[in-house]
Amino acid sequence: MTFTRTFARPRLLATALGVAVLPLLLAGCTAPESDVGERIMSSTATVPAATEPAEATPEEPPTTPVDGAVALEFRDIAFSIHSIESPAGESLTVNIDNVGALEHDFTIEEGTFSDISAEGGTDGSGADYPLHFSLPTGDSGSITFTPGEAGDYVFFCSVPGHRQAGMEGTLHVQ
Ligand SMILES: [Cu+2]
Repeated sequence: MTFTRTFARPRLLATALGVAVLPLLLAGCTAPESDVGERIMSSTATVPAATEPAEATPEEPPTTPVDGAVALEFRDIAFSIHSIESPAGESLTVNIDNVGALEHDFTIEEGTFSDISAEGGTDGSGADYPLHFSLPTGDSGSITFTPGEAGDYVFFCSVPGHRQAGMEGTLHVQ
């Protein structure tokens, strides 16, 4: 077991640093080997960090409405914001730009919402979901509604796979 480990490291080093190091390695194993170990460890340690997907941070501060409106961007495949905070019983407008290459939507599957109106896009509220507004790629539009009761409402994109890919957020109604 010990032989396999010490054998593999010099071969890796020789490949990485070139043949010039090889005689040095064969002459005295102890000092260069620890150097190899460090190099291998530091190079492998950076790999997982670089390939990790950029997820939404749970600490994202909530977006609060300015003049009753918040701005949201549809991307492929993500929302620009994941937390909206708005008072119960007050009208909220979500202004949406779809900057992605796909159609996306803003959907809430539970809750009571009144005075729903939309500009641009397609308002499908009330059919399968109490709130549903879809926007083709490159379009801008808005949906306006009044949340009836305080609570946390998940908003998401209902296009298959998009919610699972991270198109999800929470509307905190207070
Ligand atoms: Cu989507």
